[in-house]
Amino acid sequence: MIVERWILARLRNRQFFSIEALNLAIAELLADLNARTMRRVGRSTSIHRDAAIGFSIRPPGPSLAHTRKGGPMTHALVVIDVQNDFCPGGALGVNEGDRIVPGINALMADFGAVILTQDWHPPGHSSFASSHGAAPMTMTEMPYGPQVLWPDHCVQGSHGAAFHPDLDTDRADLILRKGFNPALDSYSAFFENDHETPTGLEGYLRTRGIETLAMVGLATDFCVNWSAVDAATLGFSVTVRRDLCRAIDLDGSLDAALAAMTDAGVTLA
Ligand code: VGL
Ligand code: ZN
Repeated sequence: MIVERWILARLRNRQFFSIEALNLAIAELLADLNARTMRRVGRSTSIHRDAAIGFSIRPPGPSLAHTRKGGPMTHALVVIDVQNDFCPGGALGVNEGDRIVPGINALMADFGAVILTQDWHPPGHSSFASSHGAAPMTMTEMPYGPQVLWPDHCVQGSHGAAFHPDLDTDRADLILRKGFNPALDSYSAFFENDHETPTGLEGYLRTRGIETLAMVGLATDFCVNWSAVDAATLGFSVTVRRDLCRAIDLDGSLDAALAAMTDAGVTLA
């Protein structure tokens, strides 16, 4: 059984000169295991020693998973780039981008974890048309593939990079910034646009025991799409709430994004 193996693995290279010393070591290991389980799943399990049948796991005590305002701690709401520059009047304003804010704030109450992402580019970023002497919304080739050239947006520390003022940022456990590498764009919350360089979000979610994600935000066809596809490919269970997203829709990019998300196993709700 797993608990026995875990204990035995930790006793293997130790010497005990009395049964009492061995019993004490086992008791300490069990206390450690219970504490780890508590930290990992947010609920108290009480694994106790039963000499006759080895180790058994008692039914868990009252779950702490729901004591926080919100749903289970295994479920996270991921709010993508709800920033001034992606809202009407912003540098890369998405039609009705601001309309989703009240619904997103309300939805936070249903989740055990809330994560916000923030597009966060240094001045002169390689995804800016101005850095290439090109017109915004044209394409270029980057070493990692084709890249849309955008108007300057979400420059680190600027008003445009700030979250929409009505977004409830106090509820966030984590604010993940992306796109800070001057040579590389990062639509996805998981990998930069080379599809290789991780942002660290996967490790964060896994070490917290989070398995199920709902995604909302801006823009449906770029950062939400790439984040949702990566998350599903990494094995998370992903739902995109379309009513709480808005799209840029550049040359059919919205239809392509919806197809890509469906293909990757993302649930569109
Ligand atoms: C985004 C274009 C450029 C997005 C970010 O958040 O969808 N789009 N940077
Ligand atoms: Zn950007």
